[in-house]
Amino acid sequence: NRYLNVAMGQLGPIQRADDRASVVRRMCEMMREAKALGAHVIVYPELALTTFFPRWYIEDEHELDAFYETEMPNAETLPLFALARELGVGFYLGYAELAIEAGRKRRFNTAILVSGQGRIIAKYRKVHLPGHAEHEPWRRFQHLEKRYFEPGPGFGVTRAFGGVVGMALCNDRRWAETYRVLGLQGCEMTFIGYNTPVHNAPAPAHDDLSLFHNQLALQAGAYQNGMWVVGVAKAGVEEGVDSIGGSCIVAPSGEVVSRCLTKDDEVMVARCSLDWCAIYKRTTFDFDKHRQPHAYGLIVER
Ligand code: CDT
Repeated sequence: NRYLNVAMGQLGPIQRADDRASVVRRMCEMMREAKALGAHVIVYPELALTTFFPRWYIEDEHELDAFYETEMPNAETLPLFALARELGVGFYLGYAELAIEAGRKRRFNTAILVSGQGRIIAKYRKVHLPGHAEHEPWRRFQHLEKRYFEPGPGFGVTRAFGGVVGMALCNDRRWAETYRVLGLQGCEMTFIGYNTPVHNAPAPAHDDLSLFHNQLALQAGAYQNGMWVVGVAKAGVEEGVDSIGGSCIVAPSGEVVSRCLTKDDEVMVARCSLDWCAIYKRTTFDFDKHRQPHAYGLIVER
């Protein structure tokens, strides 16, 4: 069996006044704990270095830019890369990326995969950006991802940690297409960081279901594609806004094998056999044998 020991590095809240150095210290402490528990890789949340700033309508460009990273690694995140190399532990990290491409400022909600040698081996830019693009003062708080980011180009997989690994971010986990596009590339394990406020302004009746919907989506995606799915939250009350925890590791059977219990910094580890994927990929979800793409055209036409 190809066993991969995976740690969830769930983060508790990050307030606006918390600087990156203090957040990286928390993450380093969790990486050490993960190593002590036998982990080969640790998964951190989406936008893990700062507070979840899309909750605010920010008009001043310099103020907004301060939430983005212009290079990776940089002075503040270097300790995480150095520790990864020292411990031989890889990591997945979500952050806001500000890139200058073709002379133009571009903003992405990004995740990277870093090897146990401390090298970036893959980068993913979030595809499904939820929320809205204009200021909507009627909301208790904003969700301006459509204003602050542009969608990334798509989902890829990377050979890493002895298997085939995919990445997605937060809202991506609610879309069947995310997992299927990864599954079609042979993905055996998908890492997904998230920030999910309990309160959903356009549909407040769903607030009580927010943890359920999180787990439902992760479990369905894992089972229907015969892959492991690792969902990791930034949880708790940030700047007055409560976000769900419920980080969990889901097996290709769709079963939850490990789940965080708090809404704080918390490390949980599971021993995951990547070979458990094959029985699903070769039977019920043998795509070559059973999928009927001729019937799926609408999915990409609309
Ligand atoms: N970060 C992120 O994508 N959060 C969304 C919140 C709900 S939509 C406003 C999510 O899908 O969890």
